[in-house]
Amino acid sequence: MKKAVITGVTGQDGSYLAEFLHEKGYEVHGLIRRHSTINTERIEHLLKGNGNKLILHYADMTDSSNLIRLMSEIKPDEVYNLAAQSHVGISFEIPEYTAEATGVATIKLLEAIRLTNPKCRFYQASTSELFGGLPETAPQSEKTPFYPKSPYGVAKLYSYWIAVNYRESYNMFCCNGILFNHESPRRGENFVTRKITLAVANIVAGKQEKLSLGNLNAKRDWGFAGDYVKGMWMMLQQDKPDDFVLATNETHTVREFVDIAFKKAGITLRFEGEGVNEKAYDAKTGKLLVDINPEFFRPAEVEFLWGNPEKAEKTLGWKREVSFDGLVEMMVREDLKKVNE
Ligand code: NAP
Ligand code: F7E
Repeated sequence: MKKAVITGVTGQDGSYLAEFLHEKGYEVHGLIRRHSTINTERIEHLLKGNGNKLILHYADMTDSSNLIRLMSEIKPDEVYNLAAQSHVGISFEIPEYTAEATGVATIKLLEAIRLTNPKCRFYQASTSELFGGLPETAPQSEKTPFYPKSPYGVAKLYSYWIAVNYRESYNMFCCNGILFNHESPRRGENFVTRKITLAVANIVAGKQEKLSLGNLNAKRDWGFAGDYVKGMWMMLQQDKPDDFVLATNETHTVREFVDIAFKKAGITLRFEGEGVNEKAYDAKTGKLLVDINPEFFRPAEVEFLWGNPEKAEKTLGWKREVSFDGLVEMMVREDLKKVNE
């Protein structure tokens, strides 16, 4: 039985990956940090029932001695490094901590593996935020130059290159998955897609008046997280380590996401105005449903992400299965259920 360690197992991707690896027959170990309240909601179903589907260990990614002990005790075949302070907007508020948890932590984990178990395969959760989203670079691929635009992106740049460096210096099996945005009903509530679908559900249920957002013009290549965790695993099953983009090869504005999400709940929006004065009304009733709050603008913005997944499709045989429309529908449907529970 293969053993895998997932850092960030309580997160969106960690929970889908734990399910996926469990189904593949792995012994799955998840690292969690201590909280004053329980935050295992996304993996609760893997902790219940017969047999240890998921074995949890306390670890903070900033604590290298703990990582060394765990790598030496577990001796995993594969490590998936998904832990990070992953919110781009918030990384401007806590840049130094983001550098520690999203950047420097990766060298702590890689050193722990190198010292105790160097044959272990290593997946690094790299990101389309490395590209900076300049329109002239789209669609972005593994060959597109990096230009991170946030403390998060800069921290991830360090992690990307240190994974490449350990591959080249020590012949370790390190892969970077350069993943474009991927979403799900388990997405954190302060990322834009989930913020929108939860607001739609709350508005329909009469529990929220309106939705306030930042930049509606930003373009993202949004896929379904369940499709992307499969790609992470595929990267570690190759003969040689390499770096791969996972994306849908489609791009949509935040405004389009809002429009479709409301449509899925039976509401047609009428957009009016521009910039901070843009608003969207219920076309039938005239009620204000969406406005702009500059609080959600970022000091620097990644305007245009559109990924080219050709290398992953050809080399790994990876293909996304859920369409953009299917993703929005799934998220709205699950949030409508959730707010009515
Ligand atoms: P997420 O939902 O924010 O999950 C992040 C995970 O990291 C959580 O389990 C969190 O634990 C853990 N974590 C944060 N700081 C930690 C620390 N100091 N020590 C230990 N654990 C820590 O993120 P996600 O969307 O699943 O993304 C997974 C990874 O892929 C992240 O590295 C993210 O940056 C990267 N990525 C995501 C996307 C995307 O679109 N989702 C795209 C490209 C790359 P708590 O639950 O305790 O907070
Ligand atoms: O923003 C705009 C915002 O926070 C998407 C992370 O998983 O994907 C994610 O980063 C866009 C941005 O995701 C609001 O300005 C407008 O242009 O959902 P987001 P992100 O910044 O793209 C990458 C690939 C990662 O690696 C990250 O870990 O939406 N936007 N209004 C807003 N964004 C938020 N959060 N909230 C708003 O009200």
